[in-house]
Amino acid sequence: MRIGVTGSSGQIGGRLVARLAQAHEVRGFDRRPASQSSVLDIAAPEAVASLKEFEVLYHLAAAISVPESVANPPLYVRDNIVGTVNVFEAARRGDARVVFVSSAAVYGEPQTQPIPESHPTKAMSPYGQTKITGEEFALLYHQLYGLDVSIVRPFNVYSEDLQPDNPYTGVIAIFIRNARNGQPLTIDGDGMQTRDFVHVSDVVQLLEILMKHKGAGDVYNCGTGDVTSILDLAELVRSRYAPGISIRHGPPRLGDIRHGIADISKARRLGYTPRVRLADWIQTTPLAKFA
Ligand code: UD2
Repeated sequence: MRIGVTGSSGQIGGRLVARLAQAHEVRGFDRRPASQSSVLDIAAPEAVASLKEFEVLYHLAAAISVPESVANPPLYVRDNIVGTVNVFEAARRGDARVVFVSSAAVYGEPQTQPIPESHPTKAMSPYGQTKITGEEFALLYHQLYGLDVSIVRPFNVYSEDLQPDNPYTGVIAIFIRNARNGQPLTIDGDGMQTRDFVHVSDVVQLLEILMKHKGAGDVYNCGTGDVTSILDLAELVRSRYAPGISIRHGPPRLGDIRHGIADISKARRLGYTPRVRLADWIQTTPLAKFA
């Protein structure tokens, strides 16, 4: 298979390219490409021509920070909406299958737990809105042109990559970074908020499965179904990596959702089985393994 991956330098994209390259001809695209990948601004008009030659296109390139999107909505419209339509357009012209990586941010403040894909969407940020609009364009492209497209909504993705240059990185990376530096862990609010933390290798697992599925805009949650409170996470990280540090509480984060757990039965029906349990991963990953 000839496969293109946009966002190949990101947390998920890097792992996806490495995995697919074992069995396929893969080309990565990124604004800041790693070796073997090509430089591409996904929202530039020439992106369509660059992405036309593939049988499968994984679209992961996106601006991904909720607070940054609140500060600069036009940037998010450009990268995430214009960029996504460019990918769909390339797929339409080149007759490619598309797997579009959206986000659990489309659910807003969830009304039910665990959250099924049928839960209504409601943006709480420009970031969330761009993902909802991207999904709607996927459906429209399917309806108008028969685009073969599946949509994945990852929950809270984590990995060994602590993204030291990224001020907006997730809570797991922040806690491990702080533990490594002997600094306290700060919990926003009471710490009883819960998340579904999914390891990047499990996200890659679902993305790989979808390569073989014809899509009509079908949506799949990608999580584990396991519930972890932020307080439990802080305790896990502290006891494993830095028993001497303190855990503090700060004010609750503005706009924070309370709970976000995925109903993954739909992905399970395709054969997806999350393999990494957060507590086991913390127990078995030494500090030296983190990048
Ligand atoms: C995740 C996604 C975000 C969006 C959102 C949709 C990440 C990094 N972000 O945001 O892009 O899709 O879901 O709902 O995956 N916290 C602390 N202390 C810290 C940092 C965080 O207590 O030092 C708390 C934070 O207030 C929140 C929880 O940890 O309650 C998770 O925060 P996060 O930023 O990792 O992810 P989230 O769920 O806000």
